[in-house]
Amino acid sequence: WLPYTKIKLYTNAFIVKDNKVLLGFKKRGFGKGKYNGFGGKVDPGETSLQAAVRELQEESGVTAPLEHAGTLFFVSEGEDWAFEIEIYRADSYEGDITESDEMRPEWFSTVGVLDGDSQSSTIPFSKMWESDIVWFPYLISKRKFAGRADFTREGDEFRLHRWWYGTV
Ligand code: 6OG
Repeated sequence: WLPYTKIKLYTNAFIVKDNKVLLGFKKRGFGKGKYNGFGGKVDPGETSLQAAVRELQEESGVTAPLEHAGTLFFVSEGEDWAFEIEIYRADSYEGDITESDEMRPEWFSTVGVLDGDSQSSTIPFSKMWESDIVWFPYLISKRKFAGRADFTREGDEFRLHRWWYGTV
């Protein structure tokens, strides 16, 4: 494990509406083949909220009144950088949901997540980042959260090694 010397700041945004959450199937780049919220790198001079609104628009076609939902911190074996990901959510949006080069948007029912039964829900946790199942109940129930997860590497695959999550 290397000590990290750089922190890369990213955003991730979720629309949660009518007991459904909008996820995107990532078609290319980092996290390809996984479902995730819409987001990307925070550009110089931008706040994380501005980046979250911009990335959501670019990748899903919609504009939403995003609110901060939580902060995640990841480190990975073999990397000298860490990820800080600011998570945002909104329960409304404007515009038409459209597929982009990067993301194919899809709604999933949140039923089950709030009853502590995330495994049985239809949210595709097995095709998401491994730690998402831990904080998703907080996202859906609007409890602010923060957490850290450590990943090991097996070739191109990241494996969840240990994690700590809490609500504020
Ligand atoms: P681009 O490189 O495509 O942005 N991301 C993660 N999201 C979750 N839920 N868990 C992780 O665990 C993640 N690592 C990265 C941040 C990459 C997108 O992927 C997210 C960005 O939204 C390790 O611009």
